[in-house]
Amino acid sequence: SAPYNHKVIEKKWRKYWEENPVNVNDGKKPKYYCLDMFPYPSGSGLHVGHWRGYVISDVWSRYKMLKGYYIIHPMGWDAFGLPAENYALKMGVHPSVSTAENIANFKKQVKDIAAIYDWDMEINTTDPEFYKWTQWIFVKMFKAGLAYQKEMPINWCPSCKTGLANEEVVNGECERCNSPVTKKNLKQWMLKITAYADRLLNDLDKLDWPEKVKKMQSEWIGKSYGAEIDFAVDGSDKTIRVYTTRPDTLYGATFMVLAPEHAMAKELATAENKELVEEYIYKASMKSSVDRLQDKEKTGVFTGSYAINPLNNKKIPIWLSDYVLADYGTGAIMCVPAHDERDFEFAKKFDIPIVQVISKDGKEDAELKEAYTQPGIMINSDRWNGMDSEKAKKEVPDLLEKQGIGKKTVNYKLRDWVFSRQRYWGEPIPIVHCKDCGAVPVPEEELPLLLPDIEKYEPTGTGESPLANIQDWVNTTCPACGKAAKRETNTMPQWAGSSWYFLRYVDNKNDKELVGKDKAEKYLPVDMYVGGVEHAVLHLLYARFYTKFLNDIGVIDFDEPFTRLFNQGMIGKDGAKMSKSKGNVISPDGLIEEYGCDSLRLYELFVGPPELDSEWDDRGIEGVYRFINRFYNLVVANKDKTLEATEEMIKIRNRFVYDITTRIENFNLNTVISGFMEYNNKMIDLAKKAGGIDRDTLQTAIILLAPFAPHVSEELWSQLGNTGSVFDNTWPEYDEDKMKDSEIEIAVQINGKTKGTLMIPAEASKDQVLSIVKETMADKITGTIIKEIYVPGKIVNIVVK
Ligand code: ANZ
Ligand code: ZN
Repeated sequence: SAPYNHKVIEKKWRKYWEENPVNVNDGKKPKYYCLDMFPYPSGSGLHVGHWRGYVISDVWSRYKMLKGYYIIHPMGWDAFGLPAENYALKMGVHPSVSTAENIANFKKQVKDIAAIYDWDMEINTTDPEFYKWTQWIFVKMFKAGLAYQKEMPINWCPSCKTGLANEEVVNGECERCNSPVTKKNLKQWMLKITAYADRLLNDLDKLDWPEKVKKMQSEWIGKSYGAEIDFAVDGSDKTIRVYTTRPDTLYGATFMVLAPEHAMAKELATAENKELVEEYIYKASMKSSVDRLQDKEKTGVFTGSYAINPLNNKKIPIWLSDYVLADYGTGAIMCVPAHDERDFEFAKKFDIPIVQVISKDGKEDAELKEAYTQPGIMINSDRWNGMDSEKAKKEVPDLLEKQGIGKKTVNYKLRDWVFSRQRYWGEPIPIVHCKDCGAVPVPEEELPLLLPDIEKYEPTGTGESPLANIQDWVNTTCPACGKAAKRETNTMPQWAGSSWYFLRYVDNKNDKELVGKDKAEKYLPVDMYVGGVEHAVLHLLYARFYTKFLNDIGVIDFDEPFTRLFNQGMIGKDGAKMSKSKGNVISPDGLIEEYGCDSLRLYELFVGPPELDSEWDDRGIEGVYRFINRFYNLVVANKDKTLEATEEMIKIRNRFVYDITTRIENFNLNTVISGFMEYNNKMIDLAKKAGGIDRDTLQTAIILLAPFAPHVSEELWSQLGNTGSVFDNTWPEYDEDKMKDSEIEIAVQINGKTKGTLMIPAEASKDQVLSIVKETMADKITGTIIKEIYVPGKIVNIVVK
């Protein structure tokens, strides 16, 4: 019969599945929601790196389907935001046009994966029927006091000409274009994610997520305990509040540093120091955050003023330096050079005294060569002397609070989320600014507030979005009082839609509710979420925040969106991440043409452990292609034989099921593929010995392969004379008793030297084994036996004299 022809087979089964969907919701099966992080449809299309996550999630979905679940496996498009707008600008077209083209192209490419996506559930974040609800959530947050305006210095990308969230600044650079990020004072919409800090932290315990990701989130939230302490300014009635996590070192505070942006920075400058101070403040404002953080050498300026250490009333100089951040803690710190590395460096450079207050053994060091950051015994600290520093750390905040010097605090690194962008391609923020009523939300029944269709959408760079120039859109009336008012012109960040999209798939046509209660209850939350680890903080944290909020206002009845998370590693080529700019992108199209979808699916898994980064090698796909051919030929050659299964066949079949099942369950998907190759070889050997392979074993092998290589599995299933789909089956079971060998090989030693091997019955007892050995090896055992050692299943050692 005909050899394996992927083109014919794949075309045939695609058509079959279109007419006979395999993933059916009969209302009785339990649901399993397996979600991909939806793609951002860029202009360059899908490459084999994108495929990896989609293949993993599809294999998992199909496996669960065979295990008896109805699978929710949707796909959609995350299409608002900077990259799409930058691409459109570059191509000289409107973003709505390029976005639609990119989506069409992506969809075509995604379909090539042959995943069981339910396209009836498709969503697109730029579709007004979708972003109506993105805006609705904003209005609800506004009404709940969680969306508010604030004038503040925000991260500003001079190249993208827009403000950025902290999460979008990576090592001081714009996540999108890698330009150094600067600061700009702008009135911003903020989302109060900090109100959820404790829940976002504590609920990590509930999640079946990689520990690494949970750790990144908890560090990002960054909860710490400390104290705020007020220092009086010498010769004035003013005080400066500092935030410290080490109030136990208060006796060692020999100077104070304020961020250059601190509200009191200028007024603290004495006449003599005024000029230098102002120059320093100006220079700091011009520096990008990269430079501020990466500066090797500490810089600073003395204000000329002094503060009073509230414990010992000593005068300490007040400096300004940009190593203190304006928007963390209070923007001012007490500096303890003996025990903090940055303070140590600063004190050395500017010749400020260093007072040690903790030492290893209670004795002061002759000279500190570096900051001593370990625990120890308190010294130079008056009545705290001799105390264990760890104990002091715990008790001092209370002591200070009792003395009225400070107040215990909990601090978080997490900031509120800067939610406005000064760009065109995003959801308009549904707010109207009225002179009398202030910020008024657009009435919920008027949503969506459509993004106006305009020709000139280039960023202005003035801090205003291009929407500000469209007079007939901007000028409106106040929904509260009816007087003339102006629309908010900022748009939402790209993350807005992706923070809740997973809820919408299951009820994407509902124009009354974000998601209907019945559907939410039946199909949500997500059971398995598959995507790249680069979203560990941003997207996953925002999505958790939105879910908790929607839970609080009664839209959904759960408060964590993704029960289980799997992060696939990236695919690289020639040691570098695959990217268009590096010119090392491999498109799946040519590989599908030459080897077929099934082979590409297998190779995406075979390339390496799914959670690790792996190197792509085009030659590797030939190996899996050969395997498919060999398996195909084996099944076809044996399809008409009526053979009784031998004991050996039954054993191999059960082991096969066991190995593949346990490897899938452990997500060792690359070893699943090597397992197929290994068992295929075993079956080929067996066929030679026994004149063929029994039908049960062949059918079992085909079902096992089906989630991985669905087309060829369907084809072989039907070649065996079956009707319907291979996915009508249930996942095969294994019987551990039948996996055991009937005979095993053991080594025989005399006086520790190996003399040969013997086959013995697998179930034989020690006595039985020894008697078999003594009988067969009688001629070799000369002398008196003084000891007999049996290592079960492995070795017999006879010691003679
Ligand atoms: C005195 C001290 C002594 C400190 C010592 C540390 C060690 P985390 O854990 O990150 O919250 N700090 C406070 N606000 C700051 C700001 N706006 N910019 C830069 N540094 C700031 O760290 C809190 C510690 O970082 C605080 O405790 C403060 O220095 C510094 F041996 O106060 B510490
Ligand atoms: Zn009004």
